[in-house]
Amino acid sequence: MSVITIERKVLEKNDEVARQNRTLLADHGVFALNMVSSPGAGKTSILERTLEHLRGSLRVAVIEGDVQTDLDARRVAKYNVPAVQIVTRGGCHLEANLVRDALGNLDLKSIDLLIIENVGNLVCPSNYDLGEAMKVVVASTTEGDDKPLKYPAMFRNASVLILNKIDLLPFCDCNADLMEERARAINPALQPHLSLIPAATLAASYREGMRYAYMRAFREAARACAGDALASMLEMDLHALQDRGIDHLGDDRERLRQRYAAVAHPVAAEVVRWLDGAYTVDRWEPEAG
Ligand SMILES: Nc1nc2c(ncn2[C@@H]2O[C@H](COP(=O)(O)OP(=O)(O)O)[C@@H](O)[C@H]2O)c(=O)[nH]1
Ligand SMILES: [Mg+2]
Repeated sequence: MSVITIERKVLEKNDEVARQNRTLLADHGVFALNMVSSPGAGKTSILERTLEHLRGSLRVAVIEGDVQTDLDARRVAKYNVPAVQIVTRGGCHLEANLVRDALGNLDLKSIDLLIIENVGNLVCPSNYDLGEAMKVVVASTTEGDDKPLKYPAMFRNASVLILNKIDLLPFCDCNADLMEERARAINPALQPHLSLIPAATLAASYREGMRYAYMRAFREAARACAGDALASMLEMDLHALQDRGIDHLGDDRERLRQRYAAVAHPVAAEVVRWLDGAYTVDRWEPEAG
């Protein structure tokens, strides 16, 4: 029990520093992404291509998190962007206070986009808010299509999923469609229309800084994306849709299905598809015999 208590205190402290980071970034108009994945999924490679692509259009800076070495910061610095390496010396994730220290080494006034590459790990980074606008999870085909099921917290907390190493699909036993469906099943908000709602809360998080209140922002974003009536339904059912998971809805599943099926709106249609199990979590069946 004491372990749980300590962990909660650590996370509360972390969240407080993350809020300060968010305000600092907002005050300087910096949009921050937190890239997470297992080791070697391709975060730095995607970052390199992104830097190449954005050259001349956005002012980008990078914070690299690694257990040891500054190899990734060196890769990134070749693109002539400010890059700060955090070496965690064994720590398996970045924490908000480490990012705060790194921000002290950057000239925030001259940055539009900050990309934080987290330590390669599909478990711990999901719990730690760094003050970013959104988490981007990179999953690669060579890891297998079961990763959203095995590491649900990472996929649930991410706003964007990048499926990488698709050139290797012919060589590995990974079903990319199934992987995508599983990710959508874990996180209903990864659906095309529903995902507009968390995306629309971003503007408020930057505008309001420390005053940012998630539920109020959600309500406003949901109204803008789905209309007043549907927004009220989504707010009422948020816990069921977002946290309980489709397999734990019991009788509520049919009740929810009927209510959303009665609404003619693409957002409602995505909820119904999800409730119908279109994005099934578990297609595995034991072999006969
Ligand atoms: N075949 C293939 N290899 C890739 C791709 N993306 C990254 N890699 C390779 O995967 C390895 C790990 O990539 P890296 O970007 O360092 O991963 P990170 O640990 O997540 O930052 C490197 O050897 C990359 O060249 C891809 O799309 N296809
Ligand atoms: Mg890397």
